[in-house]
Amino acid sequence: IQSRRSLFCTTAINDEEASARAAAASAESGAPTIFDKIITKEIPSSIVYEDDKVLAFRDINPQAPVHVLVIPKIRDGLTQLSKAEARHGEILGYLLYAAKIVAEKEGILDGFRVVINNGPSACQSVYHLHLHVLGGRQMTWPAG
Ligand code: TR5
Repeated sequence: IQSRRSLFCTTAINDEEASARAAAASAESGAPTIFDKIITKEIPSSIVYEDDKVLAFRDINPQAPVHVLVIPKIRDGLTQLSKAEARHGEILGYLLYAAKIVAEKEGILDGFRVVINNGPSACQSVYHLHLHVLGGRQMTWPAG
């Protein structure tokens, strides 16, 4: 799966194989990710929206004029969507609401896309659940 990932996935990190290994290890161990440091502001980010439950910040490697990541501040085992359990229902719903707030703030309410990449075959590279909010250009379908 990792070699398939390195053929088809791109990341902001130069060493694709190291990135895939690190992501897989992180998923396996539940280790903190770069997003934890973004939440605590140890690592700076361009914040678009923040409240007590979520943080939305610009993707470092944007795939559209607007490309914002929306993440829960508390991970609670939610490394990826496939780990979701009933107790996560409230935060999962709130993440979608926060995506709408982001789209509104960015002026793209007329057309935007919300994406969750789950697992290596979907090119997930950071194992802290996140929504991609993409817009500001004509999106094409189907997504790759
Ligand atoms: O591939 P998935 O769906 O897991 O999405 C992870 C996203 O995180 C990618 O679109 C990356 O470009 C993005 N990313 C990775 C880092 C990063 C970031 N966005 C903002 N700031 C970042 N920092 C400081 N460091 C990263 N490694």
